[in-house]
Amino acid sequence: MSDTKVALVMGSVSDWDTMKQAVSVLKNLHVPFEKHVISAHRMPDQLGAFAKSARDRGIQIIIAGAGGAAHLPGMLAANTTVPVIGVPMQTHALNGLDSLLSIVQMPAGVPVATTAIGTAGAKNAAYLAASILSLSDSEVLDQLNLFRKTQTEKAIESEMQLND
Ligand code: RP5
Repeated sequence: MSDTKVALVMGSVSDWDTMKQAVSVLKNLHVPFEKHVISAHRMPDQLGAFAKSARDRGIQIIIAGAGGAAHLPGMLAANTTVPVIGVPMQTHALNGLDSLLSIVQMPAGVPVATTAIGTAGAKNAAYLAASILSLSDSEVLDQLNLFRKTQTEKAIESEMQLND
């Protein structure tokens, strides 16, 4: 089993511009991850095999970004009990409301923790994954605390500059 506990999955390479924001956060927090493009409707067999093997491969959290009908996070969750965090892509047709409602409205029994639409959601999926890992990983907790401290200092600094 490897050290990689987070798997990042996107429904299409066209989701990468958004999902790379999650990658950037995971890298900053020194959280090892693997990344995949798995289309729920174009690669259903690969989706099933990936999700069914995730727990045995040591994956503890799956971050899944998808847009439009956005069935990827729900179908991953249907095939594993590893927690799934869904990231709704900002679409052209409906500005991401379609993705959000599709991901967030899972019927009871197969949950998908859903973030905001677009880049904020991608970043927060990574921060949430790190928070969950930090329950049992003190190195991730240290990185998360450092990030929060720096974020607070920057906010205070910006407030001081406003009043200069
Ligand atoms: C979804 O359909 C993907 O997650 C993507 O957001 C959207 C469009 O995919 P492409 O047609 O660009 O591959 O499955």
